[in-house]
Amino acid sequence: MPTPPHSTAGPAAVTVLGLGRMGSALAAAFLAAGHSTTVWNRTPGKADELAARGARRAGSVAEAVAAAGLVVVCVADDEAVHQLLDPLDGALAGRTLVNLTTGTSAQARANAAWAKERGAAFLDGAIMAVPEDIATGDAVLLYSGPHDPFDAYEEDLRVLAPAGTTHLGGDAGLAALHDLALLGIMWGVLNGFLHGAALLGTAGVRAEDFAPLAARMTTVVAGYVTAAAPEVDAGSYPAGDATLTVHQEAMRHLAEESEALGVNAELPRFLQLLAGRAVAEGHAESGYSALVEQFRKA
Ligand code: FVH
Repeated sequence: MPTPPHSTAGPAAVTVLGLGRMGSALAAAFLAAGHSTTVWNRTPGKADELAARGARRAGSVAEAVAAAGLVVVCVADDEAVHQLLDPLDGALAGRTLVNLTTGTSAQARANAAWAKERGAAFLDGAIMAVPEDIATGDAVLLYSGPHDPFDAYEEDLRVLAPAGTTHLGGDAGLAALHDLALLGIMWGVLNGFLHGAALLGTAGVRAEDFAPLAARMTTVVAGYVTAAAPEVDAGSYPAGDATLTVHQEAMRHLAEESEALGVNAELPRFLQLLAGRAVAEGHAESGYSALVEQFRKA
């Protein structure tokens, strides 16, 4: 479907639907960059500050969608997206809808088909940033879906993440999939830190004193990630410095230490379980990346 052109003479007119913490930051960034910005929120009062700064306040979703070729939606979840957009009927035709609401890859693909049926171009997006990061060099926004609408609005979308705007490919599900995979890394690292802080707390060590060593460990792990990636792709897991058996033993120590100190041992026990399964499947002498085979199973 051809993407409706917008004037290349200046910033595109944009509509932002949803003015929670993130939607407000997105709308503020567009406004600050000189975009004609129309906003709508279910609770109208949240538009007051943006309106005072020059945003156009729409009285309805339909009015907001009619105001711009680029329509950005950022609400709580996919159900909210459809509560907003389903009643619109044909109003989205000819627009480019960019959904920055967190969801699953299946929802993104379904939304792409849904938009296509209504004559709209569609991009799904994942915001790897907090509201304060929007429009700064720290913001990363990942997009997926057809190339045409991304190419047409790339410069406008770059306002939100000047150094971190990336199109991942034509499969609309890719942004959501990356989002969730990256969140998994974040929670994995944070859980490791918090479990470690609980362990050290039993010896009176403050989390603040542990933090510098913990942060340094994350940079070491970043190196492991880079080294593991080609092994995962190749399905070949050389032991390098340590076999999985060595890791498994250290996991057992972590679990036993946790139990002995009255600290929750479920996390190290789970790690031990995964390593044990991999060892039972013949990976005793493999490297750590052999565990990917355990994660590939449902
Ligand atoms: N805030 C963050 O740091 C994260 C960063 C990563 C990406 N997320 C995602 O962004 C979406 C919005 O998150 P948010 O932080 O803006 O959330 P809230 O401040 O709670 O605002 C929620 C907005 O959603 C509106 N809303 C909720 N349900 C409905 C509905 N049924 N119909 C219409 N609008 C709805 C809500 O409206 P109101 O309560 O003000 O009337 C807010 O505008 C989210 O997907 C994050 O995962 C943010």
